[in-house]
Amino acid sequence: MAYRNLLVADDGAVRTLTVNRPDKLNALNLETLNELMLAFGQAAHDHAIRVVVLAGSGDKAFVAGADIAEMNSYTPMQAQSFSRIGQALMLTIERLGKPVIARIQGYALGGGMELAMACHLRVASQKAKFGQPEINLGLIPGFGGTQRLLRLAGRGAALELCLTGAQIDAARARSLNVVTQVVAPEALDEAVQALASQLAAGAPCAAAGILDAVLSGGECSIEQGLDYESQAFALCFATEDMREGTSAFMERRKAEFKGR
Ligand code: CO8
Repeated sequence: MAYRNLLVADDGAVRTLTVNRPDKLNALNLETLNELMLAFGQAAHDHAIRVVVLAGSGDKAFVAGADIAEMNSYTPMQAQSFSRIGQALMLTIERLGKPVIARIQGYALGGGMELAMACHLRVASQKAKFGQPEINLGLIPGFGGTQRLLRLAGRGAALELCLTGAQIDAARARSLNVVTQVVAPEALDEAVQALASQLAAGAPCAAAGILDAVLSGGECSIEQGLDYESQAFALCFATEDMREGTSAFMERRKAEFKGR
């Protein structure tokens, strides 16, 4: 399928989706949100794809936020619909059932930081900049930023970043758990590729179970979370991959997971 604002590239079991509006620093307009939703839906249902990498075109930005020019003329009803579409996309990414890695080389601001936080792992260049500057526009984060930043970085940091609109560098983002890995700019592609390959070699059912147990567990009591874990654990025993992984250990060989 051809997209106007997205590039799609497959390398084995790794699919890279690149937001491709570099002249607008990859700002998220409605069309881009809709295309991302379609592309993530396709990746979710494609059995051959085990990992998705989300990136932005050009050197300057991952995504510099929601498209301010488009939002400028929105009515409250349009704004609510835009916010809901963005929130649904972020939930789709978070609940994809496959690991999603954000590759962040530059600005990840506003909706861009929210998009990155919906991914499961975030690899950033030392040059990356993060922030929730919506307050400077008379807005608040509307794609789940208040909630995901709170969960990742805690209440103090969420309030500080959202209330001041300040930009932070990759090192501070790492210290707040907003990114999982910071590397030199020239090492970014290699680091993302290495991580994606490592994840793609894992057992898909186990990865899905981990994502479900961790993400669901963060939103419920310990008892309910342990139930999720137990059910996901039991489900692994219905897979060939679990037999393969345990047999490979006993036979002192590398496991080959088939995704069944
Ligand atoms: N939206 C639209 N266009 C943008 C955006 C954006 N978020 N960011 C950059 N651009 C455009 C610029 O307008 C410019 O276009 P043009 O060349 O046609 O004038 C081009 O990208 C290059 O940008 P700059 O010339 O500004 O580049 P600089 O290097 O000087 O500055 C910055 C880079 C600092 C990143 C600057 O562009 C900037 O501050 N951008 C806006 C950042 C921002 O405020 N982001 C938050 C947006 S609000 C948001 O994300 C809310 C999400 C939830 C929405 C909920 C819905 C209701």
